[in-house]
Amino acid sequence: MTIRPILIHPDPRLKKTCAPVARITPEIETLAADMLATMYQAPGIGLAAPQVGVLSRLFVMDCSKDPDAGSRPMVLVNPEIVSVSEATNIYDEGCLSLPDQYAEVARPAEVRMRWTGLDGRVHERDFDGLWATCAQHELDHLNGKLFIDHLGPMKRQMITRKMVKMKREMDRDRA
Ligand code: K2U
Ligand code: ZN
Repeated sequence: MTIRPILIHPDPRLKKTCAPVARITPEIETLAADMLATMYQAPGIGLAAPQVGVLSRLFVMDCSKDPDAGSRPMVLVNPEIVSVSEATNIYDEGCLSLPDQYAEVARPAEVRMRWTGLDGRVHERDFDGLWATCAQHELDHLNGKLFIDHLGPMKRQMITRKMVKMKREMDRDRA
């Protein structure tokens, strides 16, 4: 298990549409384990492969809030949305690739998703609440979309400018 570095916006790799996973290989299983370890350490409740620089269509999530309830890590390979609810939810979203930036994003409140599990079988399930928000946020990542792409141009530019400044300072500290 390896904690992998998380790419920070702006980064061209975060804007790419990721390629489908052809088959579940040992490398994919290792990547999924590394992504879960990286997500828990962040901490976060979701993480998409492009965020660790792998432009493949898979993400992990575990939105089980209550630690006593035990964690419920999920690995979704080649995920797709089958249907969404009319109703929407607004959530103050963040992103591990845009540290300390938050903004309200409206998304369908419920979403039915289909994906291939590490067991190689096709799964289908309805998500609601934070799981629905997270799954849609992660699927966006696989299509090169960030939560700021759901905002107006002014707010998106303001956040991007802040991230450019933060990256310059981080690079200076590292130099
Ligand atoms: O994809 C990511 O960067 C991880 C995201 C997932 C997420 C964003 C917005 C709403 C739900 C999930 C987060 O940074 S994980 C951090 C977090 C923790 C608790 C609640 C919301 C976000
Ligand atoms: Zn994100």
